[in-house]
Amino acid sequence: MNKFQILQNELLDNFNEFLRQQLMVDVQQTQLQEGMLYSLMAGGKRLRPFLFLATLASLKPQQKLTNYFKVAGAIELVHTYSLIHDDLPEMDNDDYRRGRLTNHKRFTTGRAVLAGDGLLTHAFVWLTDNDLNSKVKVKLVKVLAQAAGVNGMVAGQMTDIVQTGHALSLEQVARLDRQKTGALIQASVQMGAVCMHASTEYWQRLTVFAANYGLAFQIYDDLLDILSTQSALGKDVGKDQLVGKNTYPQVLGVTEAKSKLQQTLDEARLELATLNLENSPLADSLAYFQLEAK
Ligand code: GRG
Repeated sequence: MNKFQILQNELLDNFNEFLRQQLMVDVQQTQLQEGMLYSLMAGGKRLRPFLFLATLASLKPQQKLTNYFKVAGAIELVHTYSLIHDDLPEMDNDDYRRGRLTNHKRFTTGRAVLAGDGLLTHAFVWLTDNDLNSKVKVKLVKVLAQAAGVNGMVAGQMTDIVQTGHALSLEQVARLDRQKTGALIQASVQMGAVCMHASTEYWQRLTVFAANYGLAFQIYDDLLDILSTQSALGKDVGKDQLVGKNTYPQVLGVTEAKSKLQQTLDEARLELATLNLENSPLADSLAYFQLEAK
C-alpha cells in the first residue's frame, strides 16, 4: 500500500461516518436530508477530500487530520451537488450514477435541484463553522467559491452544455476541462496549502501540481470511457466515432491522449520533487492513474 492508500485506509470509514452524522444533525427538513444523504452516501471515491487531507499530511500538520473533516466534507458537498445537477434531464439526462438511480430519477427533478442547492450552500457552513482561524476560513471560502463558481466549474458546465455537438479546438477542450473538472481538484490541494499557511513557493508549486492532476483526471476518465467501449466492441474506436464529445482523445486520438496523460503526470511529479515531497502521500495520489492494464 502506498502512503495515499494508507491515509484512505486509516480515515475513509471515519470520514464517511462523519459526513452522515453531521448532515443528519444539520439538516432538519426530512425530505431534504433524505435527498442530500442519498447522493452523498452513494459510494463516491472521496478523491477530492482525500487530496486535501493528503496535502495536509504531506506538509506535516500539528493538528490531527480529523480536525479538518468539515473542510474536507465541504469539498465533497460541492462535488456531490455538481453531480446531481449534472445528471438532471436538462443537463446530461442520466438515469444512473454509481450503479443506482440518479437523484432526480429517485426523487423528482424539483427535489434533486433542491438537494443540490442544499449541498452547495451547506458547504460554506462547514467551511466557516469550525475551529480554524478567521483569516484561514475567509481564504478557504474564496478558494472554494472561485473554483466552483462563475469562472470555474459552473462556467465549464455552461460551455459543455452549449458546445456539445460542436467540435472544439484543443485549447478550448483544455479550458473546458480545467474549469469543469480541474478547478475543484485544484482547489482541494490549494485548501490544504491554505490550512498549512504555505509559503508563496509552496502555493505556486502545489497549484501547478494540482492543475496537472486535474487535467490528468479528465484525460484518464475520457480514456477509460473509450477503452471500455473498445473492449466491449472488441475493436478500436476510431477518431470519427468520438465526434461531438469534446475530449482529449477525440481531438488528439487515443495514442496521443495517452502520451499527454503521461506528460501531465510527469509534470505533476516534478513540482512535488522540487518541494522534496516526492515520497509524500500527495505524490502517491498519482498512482490512481493506471492505464497499463487497459
Ligand atoms: C452542474 C455546475 C455543475 C457542474 C457539473 C463535475 C461536473 C460539473 C460534471 C460531471 C461530469 C463528469 C462525469 C465529468 C467527468 C469527470 C468527473 C467529474 C467524474 C466524477 O468524479 P469522480 O470520479 O466521482 O470523483 P465519484 O463518484 O467517485 O465521486
